[in-house]
Amino acid sequence: MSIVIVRQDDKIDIWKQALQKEAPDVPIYGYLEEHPRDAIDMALVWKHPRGSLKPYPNLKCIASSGAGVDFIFEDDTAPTQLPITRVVDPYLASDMSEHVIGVIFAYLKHLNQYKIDQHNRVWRPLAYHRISDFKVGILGLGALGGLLADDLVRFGFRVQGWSRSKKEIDQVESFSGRVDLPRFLSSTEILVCLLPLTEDTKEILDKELFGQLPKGAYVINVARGGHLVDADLMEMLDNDHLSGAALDVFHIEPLPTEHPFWAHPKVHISPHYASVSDTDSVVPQILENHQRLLAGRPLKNRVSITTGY
Ligand code: NDP
Ligand code: OXD
Repeated sequence: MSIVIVRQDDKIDIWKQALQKEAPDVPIYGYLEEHPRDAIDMALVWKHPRGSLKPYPNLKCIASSGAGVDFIFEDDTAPTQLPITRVVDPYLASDMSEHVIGVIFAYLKHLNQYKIDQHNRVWRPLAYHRISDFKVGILGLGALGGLLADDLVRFGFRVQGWSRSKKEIDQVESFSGRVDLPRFLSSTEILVCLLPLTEDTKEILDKELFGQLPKGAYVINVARGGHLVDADLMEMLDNDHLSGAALDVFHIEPLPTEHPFWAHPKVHISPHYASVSDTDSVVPQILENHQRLLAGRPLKNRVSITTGY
């Protein structure tokens, strides 16, 4: 009854120590160390190498250590018929909300432009915007988008959101399904993408969608690179339909140095760090699910195989 941690970054030891501290009796292994493969019943994964989940004959659950699970479905060798869980955590949601709100304020007050002007020793006051000037539209009103909507309302923004099912969030207009999308887009001046990456949402941020936003709209993608058609964004920035974009996620990460986004004056880049699972906060839900697995009880935060999120 053991857990294996499978990820390619340098965080295996951090997760291992956090799990061991809370559950000293549960054997925990990093996937590169010697370990009894038939004793593993849970794999705690983040962007695991393709094929690395195959050699576990008694695996019973794949637990993503983040909110997204797209990378699990992308591995066609992963046993996706098993229960898959994801992280739903208050810090993951509030960190994301703080990031997006920071990006919005930087846009309203031209802070990124002033940094460039400072570098060039240029003194150039620009007319700034106010909270009341823009309506923010959020694609995805789930664990992260829902909190962001609440927080933006508390700041005084006008907010609307788009999801698969209708939502009841105080002072947030809710749109749902493809039929509602044009109406949602036509009144969105700052667009935030917080959708999961699935077959339905892949490349949703394309020329056609951008064309339905009002001229001068600003785009923030903090979900996944796969939501965005990069060339379409470049075209809509270059023809001035969009005023700018803040991107935290990319098709290839790290973003290759030759990618045109790096040098584009209207693109602001952060390195997929809008919000990161806090091990101390997340470990209890992983261990609770491990206990539930052993007891044959329903798992928390289970991903639907039908919808892919
Ligand atoms: P949730 O599953 O809680 O929410 C997803 C939302 O998207 C739901 O409101 C859902 O609608 C909606 N949705 C899904 N598919 C569609 C569709 N086809 N049409 C319309 N709406 C749809 O996810 P989270 O909020 O927890 O996370 C969202 C994503 O954020 C993650 O999948 C991940 O990719 C990304 N992320 C990025 C991070 C970063 O650092 N950049 C950090 C953490 C997450 P409904 O409510 O009706 O089901
Ligand atoms: C996540 C992420 O999905 O960090 O949690 O992107």
